[in-house]
Amino acid sequence: MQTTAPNPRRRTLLHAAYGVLATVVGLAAGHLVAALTVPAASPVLAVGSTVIDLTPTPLKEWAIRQFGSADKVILVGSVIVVVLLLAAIAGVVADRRETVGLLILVGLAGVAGVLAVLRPGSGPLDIVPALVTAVVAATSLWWLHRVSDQGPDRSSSGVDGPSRRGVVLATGGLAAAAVAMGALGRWVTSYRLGGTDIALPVATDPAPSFPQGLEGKYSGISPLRTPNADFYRVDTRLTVPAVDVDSWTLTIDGDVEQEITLTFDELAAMNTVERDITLTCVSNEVGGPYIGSARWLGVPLKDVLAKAGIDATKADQILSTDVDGMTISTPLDVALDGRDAIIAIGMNGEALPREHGFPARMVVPGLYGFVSACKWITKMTLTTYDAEQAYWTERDWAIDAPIKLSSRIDTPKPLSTSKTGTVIVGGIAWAQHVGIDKVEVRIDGEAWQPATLGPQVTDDYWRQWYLEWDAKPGQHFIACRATNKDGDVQTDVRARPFPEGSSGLQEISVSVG
Ligand SMILES: Nc1nc2c(c(=O)[nH]1)N[C@H]1C(S)=C(S)[C@@H](COP(=O)(O)O)O[C@H]1N2
Ligand SMILES: [Mo]
Repeated sequence: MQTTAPNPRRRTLLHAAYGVLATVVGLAAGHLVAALTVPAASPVLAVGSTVIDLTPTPLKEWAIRQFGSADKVILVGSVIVVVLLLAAIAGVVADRRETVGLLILVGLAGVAGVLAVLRPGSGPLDIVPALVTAVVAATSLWWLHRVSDQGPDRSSSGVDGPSRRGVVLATGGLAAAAVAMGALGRWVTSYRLGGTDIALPVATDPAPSFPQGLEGKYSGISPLRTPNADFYRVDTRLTVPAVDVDSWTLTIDGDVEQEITLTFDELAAMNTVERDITLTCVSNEVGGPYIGSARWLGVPLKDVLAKAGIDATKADQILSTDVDGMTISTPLDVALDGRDAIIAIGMNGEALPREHGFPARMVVPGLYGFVSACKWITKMTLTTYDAEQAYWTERDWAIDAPIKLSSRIDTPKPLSTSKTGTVIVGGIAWAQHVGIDKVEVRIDGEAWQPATLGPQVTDDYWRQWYLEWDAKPGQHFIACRATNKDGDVQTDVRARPFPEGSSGLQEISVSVG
């Protein structure tokens, strides 16, 4: 086998691989430079985030249904596949016309650079990582050509000739450089992120002692309080923002008497309350996992807004902005109707985990997270829905989105097999800000039977429930439904999450015997 006269197909593949390798090295270099400067300006993240933002709502809904929390990884994975395909084409083109191939690589990086600069909250320097990617990718490909270039004069070099060894060394070296830069980028990111172990104030208005949940007695029921590590996470971010608490500030502007900016210490020095509140995502399907309950420590939203003095005759929405410029709207009248809306800085006795909004986020009981729970919050603008639209408003989701009364069966699991005899059917029910009055269970379409409720925490918190079921052998269907303290019964009318939350009853099938 001769390296000098490879068959055309092999040669095409080889050059496609050069294109891919050069691009991967370039992306790794750009990612590393971004990790050292502005992480979100990484070409990979800039393209990925733009794709997430541009994905039409139905496709995003489909992805969330199909892949759950892995939806972003799948979407971005597809982008990477497309980019590497283009890189392979650039490599093949470069074999014939080197300049054109190199220009394709530079063009690809250029697209990433433009997207990085167009991201909300970005600066002109955000183009630097993409420039680095362009230079490194093009240089790598150019260098691979020089190393592998086997002109007629070297036609006798053969399998073990210097040029072949050169190619192996060069490709191996570039691949190793890519891996090393990738690893270094990760290390830099985690180093820069640092810890979140900041001192939290003691609540001036603490929550009462927390009751014992049912989970100790009946395994399979969601714990009454969700541990931070198990708390569902939903956001548009590919990577968790690295917020430095010492330079972080919260600004209140718009229709206010006087614009104010608070440091973290100033915020934490205000009166703090501790509240048990259940958070729910509008994307949660009936019976789905995007719900969690925690004890939040924070400052009442009304106190924070009062510092600026709001003009409620003008404004009808609070437009919250996160550290990257992403926006979430909240109806002002709902936030100020007396419910425990807070700017939270603590979650279950710790600082907010980075995934959940460190150092501060909004929590409004009774509203879905996408119209209330802004994480990494840095600004609240008092404005009107006419004047400004938030991220999801632009994507046609509802603007006033109270959490719908619902319930979920945690145990037994759908399609599981239980032993004949007493089986515990159990789960959770929620009607934030109204409270749960009753949960009922229906077996095989027969009469609804009342379940026993777990301890009441607050009306803003979910309620555990269970029923001892005398299970007979065979296939069975189990459904549940909740009734709130206003007497409303959970509807069996099905609705999908878009645009204001799912509804309907969960019914599972299990076998016994
Ligand atoms: N900055 C920011 N805040 C955000 C989001 C986001 O994408 N970006 N997602 C919201 C949505 S849709 C929900 S359901 C909650 C989820 O909060 P969690 O991830 O802490 O559970 O955060 C909300 N806050
Ligand atoms: Mo959500």
